[in-house]
Amino acid sequence: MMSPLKLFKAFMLTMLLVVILPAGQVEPGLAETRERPNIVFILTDDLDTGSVSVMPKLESLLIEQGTTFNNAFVTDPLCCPSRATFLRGQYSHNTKIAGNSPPEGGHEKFQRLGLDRSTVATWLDDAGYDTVYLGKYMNGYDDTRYVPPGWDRWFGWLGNYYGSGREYRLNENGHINSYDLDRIHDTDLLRDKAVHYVKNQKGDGRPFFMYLAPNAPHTPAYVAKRHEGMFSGRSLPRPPSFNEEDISDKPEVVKRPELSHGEVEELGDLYRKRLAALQSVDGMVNDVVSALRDTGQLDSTYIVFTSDNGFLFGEHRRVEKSLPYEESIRVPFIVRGPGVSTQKIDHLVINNDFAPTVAELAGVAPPGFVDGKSFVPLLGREKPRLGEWRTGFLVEHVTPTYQAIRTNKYTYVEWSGGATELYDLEADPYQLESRHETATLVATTLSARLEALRGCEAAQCRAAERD
Ligand SMILES: [Ca+2]
Ligand SMILES: [Ca+2]
Repeated sequence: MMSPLKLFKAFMLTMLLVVILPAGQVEPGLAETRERPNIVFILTDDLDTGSVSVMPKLESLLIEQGTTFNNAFVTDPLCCPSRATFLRGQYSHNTKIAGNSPPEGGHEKFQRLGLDRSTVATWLDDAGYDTVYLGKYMNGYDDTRYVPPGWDRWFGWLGNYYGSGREYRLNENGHINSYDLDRIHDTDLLRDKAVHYVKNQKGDGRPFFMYLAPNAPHTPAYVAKRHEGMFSGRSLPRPPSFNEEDISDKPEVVKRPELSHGEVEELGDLYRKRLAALQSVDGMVNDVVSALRDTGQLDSTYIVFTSDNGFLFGEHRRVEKSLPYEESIRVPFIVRGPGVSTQKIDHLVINNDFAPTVAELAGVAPPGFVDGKSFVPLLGREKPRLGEWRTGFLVEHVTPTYQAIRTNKYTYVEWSGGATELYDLEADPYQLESRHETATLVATTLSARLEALRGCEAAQCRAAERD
């Protein structure tokens, strides 16, 4: 149903067309064009699904007002490959961005291969959107005045987190500006710029697409002064897979000694810092939503919140991402906006789906190279059943090298060198006991499905993702 405001806008537009255009010249698509929504995309860095519980504004303003995907994943769980996928809707074997730095990946390769000439930004820009980038871009984006195509307003973080002291730099529409962390926390700076845009530019009369990518809660998880010491009493979660006791089922490449007492202490400190760093992100969510509401734009704006990958906090003795385990590939994924139901659903969505979804919301046809599929059909009350949607997808990585298939029930991994893993996620959600040696029939079936996904392109991928 149309909101009263929308009805009013549609009515006024019709009246205007009747007045200014002679009969027969009213373009049928025009009213639709006028109503194109704004899209705000918030992409955090390394945020695991568990830590979302310390973000009350995310809970009240997005989760309680929109759709939460319980089963959202990234298909190559590392910053740069994942970000390339968000921008282009392709698996990393098709973007060829398989790592954070050359030769596997990085900003320079993304630019050199011409990948930045067709992204969700250029598609929307070509369709008349005002496009705004704020925050972290491809790894290796440093010391450059380069502004990637498709972005009308560009505020790109330069360099690798806080490698050199307390100063950080942004490429702001081709000019390099420095900031002092002690004067302004980087998430707060991005928040201020986002709020300023929402309140003042508002797309300059056009719908806007904002890509808002804070560094938080990535290591070193810099905490704003006002949040220092928060969560000091919080202990590190210890699921059954924490410091996994028996790793005889795991391949050699994954095995490592148990985390020492000191390593666990250190990990706890990092965990608490990350929770505190997330408070700035929560504040940013609050202030951006408030700015949209105060300016009458909230009802015509979609907001998508997610992360580029998850994080292993000692599960299977590992502290990192990149591995094909649940904590690494699973990400928070929340959408609010016009027509979006308040619901938590189990359908499998992946970062490949983001770009084609945004294209559909903006009324743009995505290019033929896209592997993902729009999840717009899942946002309303009427939706395909679980079995009618994607039932599996590819997870791939280069260092270390593996390909895996994650289905509604299983994870099956093939490692370079020949090792395999198979987890029944219903019986063993913590992935404690790989059944590759006992459930050989299941492994054979999944191996065949994985084969179809391994080098897939576009419609082939979407077909292979179904049973
Ligand atoms: Ca990341
Ligand atoms: Ca085990």
